[in-house]
Parts: sequence; structure tokens; C-alpha cells
Amino acid sequence: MNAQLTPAPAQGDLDAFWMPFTANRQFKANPRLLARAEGMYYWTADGREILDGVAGLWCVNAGHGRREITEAVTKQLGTMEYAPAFQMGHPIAFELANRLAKIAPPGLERIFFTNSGSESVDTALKIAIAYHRARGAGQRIRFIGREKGYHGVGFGGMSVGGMVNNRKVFGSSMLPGVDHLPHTLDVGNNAFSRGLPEWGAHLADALERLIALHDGSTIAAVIVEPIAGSAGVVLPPIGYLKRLREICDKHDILLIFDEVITGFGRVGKPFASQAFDVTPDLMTTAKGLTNGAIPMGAVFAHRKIYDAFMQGPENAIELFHGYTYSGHPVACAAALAALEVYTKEGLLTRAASLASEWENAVHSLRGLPHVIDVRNYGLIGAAELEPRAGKPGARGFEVFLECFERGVMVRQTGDTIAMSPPLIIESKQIARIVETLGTAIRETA
Ligand code: PXG
Repeated sequence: MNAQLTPAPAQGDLDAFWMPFTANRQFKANPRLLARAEGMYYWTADGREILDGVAGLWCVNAGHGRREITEAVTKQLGTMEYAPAFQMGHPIAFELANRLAKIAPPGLERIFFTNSGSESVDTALKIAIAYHRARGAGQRIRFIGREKGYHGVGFGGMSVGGMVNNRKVFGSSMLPGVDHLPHTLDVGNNAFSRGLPEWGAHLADALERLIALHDGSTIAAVIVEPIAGSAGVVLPPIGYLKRLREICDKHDILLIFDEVITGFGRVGKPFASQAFDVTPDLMTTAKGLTNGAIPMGAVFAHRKIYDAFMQGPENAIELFHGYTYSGHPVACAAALAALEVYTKEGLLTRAASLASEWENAVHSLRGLPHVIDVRNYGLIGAAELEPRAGKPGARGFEVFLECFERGVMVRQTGDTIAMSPPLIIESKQIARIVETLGTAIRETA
């Protein structure tokens, strides 16, 4: 099998690729190269097996190397590799949109295709502004995001996002008129909560204060992740999202859920809004939409939003927005095949049946040296470590590396280790991820 692997590049050959969100010099001095993947596993370029504890980057929900997806993509490439979606159509994009509408939260039945989570977010923000304008409320141009939020790296997503390192260099180029809610991570009150924390629903009331400050009639939308992933797994306190929904309704403000990581089964329902029984007006997705096989994103819009655009002369373009690759036929084929796999194997709800086993496993890390919090929901888990004095992130990185050396891939954000395995995971693999992480935490203590 190793003979089929792409040969690892020699040291100097690593120079040209400017790697994203990576310490380039550190990585290139000591690269970690993945060369093959199947099921729950990657294999490194030198043939080592790595158990995938993060579904790639929260996207390979049905596990790697799914034959059904490969075949669908191959077939579509052979039939029609590309077709435009501006003033033209191709059947597979309509088929996919119809299919997505069937599993969507109530009413979110109009689907706009993009190529990534970042594009989905910027698309949703633009739809929100244009929607209000179409209804005669063109003064609604502000957005409310949240501290620690991650909404991708476009200028819109970065502006409503709340991750300081992603923002500080670009401070002068942010969207104007954006404010942020406080985040909901509170280790003091909620450490080692199992599932959603009980303390903190009142943090949603900060929205009323921002509305009072800015005047609610100037705000287009509030955008939050139902569960924040990139910031190191930040959960919504019980009742928090419902409260946000109520306040948005009261002030005619759209609520956008960014479900780029929570979508497609990660939390035990197709979407987190269904798990938490709170329906947004717009929902952004990507990642698991195609099982990570082909880049694609989708914005789910409530019918009332789409309908608000469908006025004026019929020959007028209603929304001046779209991408060359919106609804790319090959991406659509991958998404349809992924949805078929998810449905056939019950993966959109499997996380719910594994959640308590997962919860017990990750909470077994409590009591290990420097573990100051453990968080979980669905098939998401995180262990937060006490930072080394004066070296934030150092301990987290050491633990991440130690896990990789021991054949398990986890994700590190600062001193938090996040886990989000493929939804096909079996008990023995849950045990191995958590045992390896436990060993790594002890070894690096
Ligand atoms: N919104 C959310 C909620 C995300 O998690 C994006 C938007 C942007 O998606 P694209 O496809 O443009 O990258 C994301 C991406 C991590 C990690 O370590 C998470 C993401 C990306 C890379 C790493 O948690 N999420």
C-alpha cells in the first residue's frame, strides 16, 4: 500500500507552499505529512497510521475514502465537469437544493451555494442587508457577532468574528457598524459541565444592551455559532440561544446560525438548530456538506427571505451576488452522494446515540495534570489545559504533537485540545483517542 503513496517532498521542496493558519517555519523544519486516508484513519507519508480524531478539520463526517462519493464525482466529471449557474442551470444543483431543503430546519428551504464556510458567511451577511433593503428598511446595516466567534476569513466573517489573532492585523479594514456580544465560556462557573452548561443564559441579555446602544432599527442581523468550534469549543448555556431568538424577534433582527462545523450530524441532529430547538432565519454551512471531498458551502435562507427578493420586474436579477462555482456540478455530485451515505448509515443522528459514551470518555480526562476544564456535546469534545507560565499555547501544542507521535490526530487551539471525530467512530476508537490524549497530557506535564 505504501508504494502507492505520493513520495514525501524533500526538505527544500516545502518552500513554495505558503501554508494556511500554520507556523510555516516550524512546520517545514519538522513536517507532518499525510498521504492517504481510509475510514477512521490517515497514513503519513512514511506509512504511519494516524487515528483521525477531528474528521480532517471537522468535515469528513462519514469517514475517509467513501467509495460512493468517489464514484459520484468521477461520474459527474465524465458527464459534465462544469456548467455556469448565472442565467443558466444544471439539474444536479436543483436536485441538491431540493434534497437539502428536506432536511433543513423549518422554513429554511431556499439554498444559495458557495464554495466554503467563509463564502457562506459573507453571503449570509449580504443577504441580510439586502433583505432589509428589499423590505424598505435600508437603514439596517449593522451586525452583531460575538467574542470568540469564528466565521471564516472574508472581510465580513472576520469583522463579525471575535478571535483576536484573526483580527488584530486587519483592524483598519473591518466592516463598519459591527459590535460583539460577550462570549459564553466561563470556566469559573461551568468547569467540567457535562453537555450544555447550566450557568449563563443571561449572557444573551447583553443583546438588549447593544440594541439600546445602537438602536435596534439599525441592526440587520445577529450571527453566532450554536457551538463555537475554532475558539476551542464554546457551548451555549441552557436557554441562551432561545433568548437570543426572542430578542431578535422582538426587534425584527435576523438571526444567523453559523453551522459550518455543527451541520450534518455533528451534534446528533442534522443541524444544531434542530438539536437546540431554535430556528434561525439564515444558516451557513460547508465542510460536512460534501464530507470534505470537494469544497462547497450552502446558505439556507428562510422562505420569507427569498420571497422578499422576488418582486419587481421578472427580468431583474434579484440578488447581485454569486460565485463562478456556485452549485458546481462536481461539488453537487459529491454532496448528493455524501447525503446518501449519511442517510443510509443514520449518520445525521448517530452522534446522539454515542453522545453519552463520548461524554464519559472525555470526562475521564478530569483530574489529569493541568486539565482545567472538559467540555462536550454530541460528538464534540474539548480538554482545556492550564497555560504554561508566560507561554500561552505552548502546552497545547506539545500535547497535540505528542498525540500525533502516538498515532492520534487532535486539534489544538491555544491550550485547548478539541476533538470531533468522524461520525462513524466505534467504541474502541473513542477509547483510543481519549487514552492517547490522557497519556500525552501526562507525558508533557
Ligand atoms: N464558520 C465556522 C463556524 C467555521 O468553523 C468557517 C466559518 C470558515 O469555513 P472555511 O471553509 O472558509 O474555512 C469555519 C471554519 C478549527 C478549524 O480548528 C475550524 C475551521 C477551519 C479551520 C480550523 O477548529 N472552521
